[in-house]
Amino acid sequence: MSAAPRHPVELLPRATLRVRMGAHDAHYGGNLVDGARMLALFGDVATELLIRCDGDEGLFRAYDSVEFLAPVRAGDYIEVVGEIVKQGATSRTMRFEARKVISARGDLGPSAADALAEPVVVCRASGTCVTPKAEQRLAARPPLIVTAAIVGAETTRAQNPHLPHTAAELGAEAARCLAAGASIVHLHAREDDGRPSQSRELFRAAIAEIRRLAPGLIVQTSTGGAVGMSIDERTQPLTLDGEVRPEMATLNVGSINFGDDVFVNAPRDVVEVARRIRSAGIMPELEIYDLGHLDIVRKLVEAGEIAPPLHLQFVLGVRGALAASEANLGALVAATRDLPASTTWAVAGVGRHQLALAECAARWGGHARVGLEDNIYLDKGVLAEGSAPLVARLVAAAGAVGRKVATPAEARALLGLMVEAGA
Ligand code: KMH
Ligand code: ZN
Repeated sequence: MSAAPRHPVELLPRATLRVRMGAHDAHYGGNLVDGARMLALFGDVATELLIRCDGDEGLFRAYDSVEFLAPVRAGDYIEVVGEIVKQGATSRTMRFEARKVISARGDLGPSAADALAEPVVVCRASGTCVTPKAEQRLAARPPLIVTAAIVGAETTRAQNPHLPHTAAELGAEAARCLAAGASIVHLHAREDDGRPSQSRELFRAAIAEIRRLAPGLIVQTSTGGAVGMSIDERTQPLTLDGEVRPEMATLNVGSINFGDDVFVNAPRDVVEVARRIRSAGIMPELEIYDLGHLDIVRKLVEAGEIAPPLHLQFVLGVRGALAASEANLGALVAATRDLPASTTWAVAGVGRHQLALAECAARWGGHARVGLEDNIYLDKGVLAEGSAPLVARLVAAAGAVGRKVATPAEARALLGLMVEAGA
């Protein structure tokens, strides 16, 4: 059954319940609550997850693991969280955790209780539910758009010798990433000696090679460049036209500390870059490094400087901005609630959390960026031999949680980018 696309927040496959255990729940001596009560709560969370996912209560088929880890007593408050970790055509694999957040203190008095600074995990489980195809009433999760950030401005060959520099190397690496499952290449340029550059001519040569070797791949040029570059320098790739016109370009919406430097995006410059992107007929990708940047996005929309459909890139893990954690990503996605329903989001984890956050995006219905710009390792201590192995790793992780990856044509449709540049 086809249905309208859902708001990004509605795709978050998580649910939470908080319940006070009453005297009627205490089944054993010492006011102890039966473990089956936790399973009943997991059943309710599973049902909410199925309703959010499918618009139907579905059925619980089986638990594959249940662990009781601490006692629960009458008067305790239990918080139950559940998440869909894998989605097949009809099966939804879930994991659950029950935590005590308030503990009755019968030892101190009949009505004494403590709010616990650190919740105590009392039960964990995982299991599988099923929603028959005929009962699924909501749109399925969209295919995952994989962006390959193949070069960046900061990574050096001393850190990873597989970093591409020249147009030929950038084209070849983009082609490897397309073959591995990427649909967008996020592009910076380098002088032959590796120095970062936003030179129009270097971008022209690189995009020409990418269009030749990786036809169809969406080219997204950076307007961030490297720290310290002027706005005129940074926006040179926006002036490319014809066969080498980029379809997308980044718009960095706010300033942040950037390692030991400051990445300056003054309000008037953000508006100026947005205008240059718009007048070139290019779609901006909004680079979000902190929660407050979403407020800037709202103001830019209100001012008519950017217009839906919006595509957000949550860049997490820059030293000086929001850290690369699942909790921070969840907070950012939740904060998109008042943005238009057509909004899409992706995450670019900087450093060792890159693949973990990308896998999180795969589970949560978002999109993801991987590549040597943000992370040089495939595994701990193992350098990635270019960005393509990172793309391949993400594609495999997405498949394992039941998410296909988007072709460039599918990515264009999802982003609202209907016309292929240079086509
Ligand atoms: N190199 C960073 C200072 C972008 O491409 O728009 C900025 C950056 C963001 O990479
Ligand atoms: Zn970049």
